[in-house]
Amino acid sequence: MTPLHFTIFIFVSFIFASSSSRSAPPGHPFDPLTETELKLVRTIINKSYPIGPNHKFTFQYVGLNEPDKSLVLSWHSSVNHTVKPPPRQAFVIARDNGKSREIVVDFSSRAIVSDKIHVGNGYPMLSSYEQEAAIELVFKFKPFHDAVTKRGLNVSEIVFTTSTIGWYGESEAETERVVRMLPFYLDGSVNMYLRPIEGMTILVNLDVMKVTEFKDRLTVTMPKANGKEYRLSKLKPPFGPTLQNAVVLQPDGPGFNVDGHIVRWANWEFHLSFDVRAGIIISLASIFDMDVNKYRQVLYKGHLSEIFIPYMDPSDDWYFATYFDCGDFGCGKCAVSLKPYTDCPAGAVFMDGIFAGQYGTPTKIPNVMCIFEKYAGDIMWRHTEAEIPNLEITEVRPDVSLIARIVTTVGNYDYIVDYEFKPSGSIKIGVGLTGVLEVKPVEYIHKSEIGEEDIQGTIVTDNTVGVNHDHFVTFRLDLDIDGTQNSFVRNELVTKRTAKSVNTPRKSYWTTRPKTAKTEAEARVKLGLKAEELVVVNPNRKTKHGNEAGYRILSGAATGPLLAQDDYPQIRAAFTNYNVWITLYNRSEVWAGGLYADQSHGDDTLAVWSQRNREIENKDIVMWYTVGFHHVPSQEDFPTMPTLSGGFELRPTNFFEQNPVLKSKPIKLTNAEKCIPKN
Ligand SMILES: *[C@@H]1O[C@H](CO)[C@@H](O)[C@H](O)[C@H]1NC(C)=O
Ligand SMILES: *[C@@H]1O[C@H](CO)[C@@H](O)[C@H](O)[C@H]1NC(C)=O
Ligand SMILES: *[C@@H]1O[C@H](CO)[C@@H](O)[C@H](O)[C@H]1NC(C)=O
Ligand SMILES: *[C@@H]1O[C@H](CO)[C@@H](O)[C@H](O)[C@H]1NC(C)=O
Ligand SMILES: [Cu+2]
Repeated sequence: MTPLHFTIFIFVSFIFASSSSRSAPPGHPFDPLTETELKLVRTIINKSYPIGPNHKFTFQYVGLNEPDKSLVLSWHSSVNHTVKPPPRQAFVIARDNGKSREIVVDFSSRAIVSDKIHVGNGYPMLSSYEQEAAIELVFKFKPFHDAVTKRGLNVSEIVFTTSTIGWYGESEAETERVVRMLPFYLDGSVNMYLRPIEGMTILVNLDVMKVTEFKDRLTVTMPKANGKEYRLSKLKPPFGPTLQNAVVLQPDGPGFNVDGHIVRWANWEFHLSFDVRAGIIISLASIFDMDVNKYRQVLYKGHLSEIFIPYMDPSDDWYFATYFDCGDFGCGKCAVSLKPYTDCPAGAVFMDGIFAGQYGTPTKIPNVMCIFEKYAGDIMWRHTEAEIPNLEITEVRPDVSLIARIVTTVGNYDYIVDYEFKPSGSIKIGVGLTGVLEVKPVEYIHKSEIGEEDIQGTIVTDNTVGVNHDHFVTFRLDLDIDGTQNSFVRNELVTKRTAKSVNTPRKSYWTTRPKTAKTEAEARVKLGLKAEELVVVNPNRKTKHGNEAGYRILSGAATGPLLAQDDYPQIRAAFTNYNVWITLYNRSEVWAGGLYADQSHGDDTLAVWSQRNREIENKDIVMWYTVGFHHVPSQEDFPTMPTLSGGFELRPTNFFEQNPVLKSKPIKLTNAEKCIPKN
């Protein structure tokens, strides 16, 4: 670099720094808060509420304050974005002297524009710092050391995780912001979740940082440390199965373009952001329609809203295990740095995530999201025409898709969340579960020893039961098909008997009976009960053949809750009572389990909002979809679990006039080795 370049560089950055300090930095209204903005939030709040280790004010959530939708849309649709973007603001939830405080900070006026105390149930997301502080506290707690000694364990080999405690009918006045500390024993294994130390109840109040309860009841057989290794460097031969190195060749480089947080690829354009609670946020996804020569809106905003994991062991050491991973711990905060070539394939582009720590200090998770093209040997479409004499036709187009991925590791589980875009217009949302089971130590090593007793799980190795549980992964999808005014159509497929008068040997056939849901109640769907297509349509936009432009849901497994409706965890997680819900758009209704999920009472859930039974026909509506898994552990899930996948697809239905990928040219891999079958 020549000195001249250097001078110019300094000059340019000086201009940028000075202009950005006067007004909000330019960019996209959905851009995540930058490091500079997070620091500004801290500075502005510090003027009203002293921040630091000696004060009782901590940041629990800091994120972009959802900008007004109409302002975003007028900015977005204006030519060259000449219309001013909405004001840029941060939404903060803090703990302030034992209360939850909600603050909105405005960047252009550099002021707090809204400030109120949360009244009602539930607590905000835990911060990493307070979880670490709680662990330190227990290590200094004498009765804990005594219990460890009594069990003949070595305290240096103990590690902790923090567990939320749920809610079991206590009144609001009776609850405190308490977590339960779960001890695990290393001693020869790093696979800590497979070596729980059971029988200790250790509660820590996070607001006052005190151990508020300590009970030591029993000692249970500790599962042995051996056989739990999963690090390649420590495993012993033989290795296998052997996989040939596989790479996708991209001789011309990746086919997508990342401009700030905007991703453009094939016919898609969308904004990709990070939130400490949701993880990835996709917004303003639109697809180019060659017939009308413009981009058409599909998804205004889509993201993970909650993950609910109830365990099925009602005993003292387990009953509370009913987690709301995003609301309790933060599905973005627990997201991990992705590894090139293994978490994401060659050619992937990575993005960092930044969030505010305990005292508002920006904390970075490098490479927390990745974007890559996936070619997995799938066929986009094909046809062989063999019936025309003297003419053989085969046309085939290989399928390529674009994936935005995040992996969030909430304790023992690793959740892989993929947003996949297809040139045909589909958006597929995939959830992969992997990681390590939560297990319970038992005396048994063989199934035959159990007898009639109910052990709520499967013996996966000596003295170890993988406990039965569910995973309910709920997404919030604000679809805006060609605009905000949409309807939800349940298109039932019904069997009909042929009329006597019709001259046919057939006795039956099926036909469609579409019904537009008028209210939220009519749009609650349990999958698998009926043959029906679920379609979000824009009734104001029809194809030239009169069909309403829409996107339908191609659902995954029909998995719903099995807990009793009056069981406390299910009251709190009533948003899982249906797989699909439609609500009227409301920018405050974002988190299916409530804004304050920790110890919530179920009074601010999607199920409660839906009870308002608002009219939803030809309105701005939001779709909620829950991917459910009942998990009966098996021995293959030990010592780590091969990925278990689920998901669903949003597929255009009468959105285009014809096959949108008809004229997509086949990929030409001229540099690639010829694919000749070996004999
Ligand atoms: C808050 O302001 C006080 C007083 O100006 C200062 O000493 C302290 O460092 C600030 N804290 C943070 C986290 O900025
Ligand atoms: C928008 O920007 C493009 C490229 O800079 C320019 O050619 C075009 O004239 C602009 N249109 C308007 C309406 O300003
Ligand atoms: C306890 O564990 C520590 C750290 O792993 C080790 O250094 C120490 O020797 C152990 N103590 C006993 C009594 O085994
Ligand atoms: C939006 O949602 C919040 C939270 O559920 C609720 O308090 C508010 O009344 C709703 N607004 C409208 C206009 O329905
Ligand atoms: Cu599981």
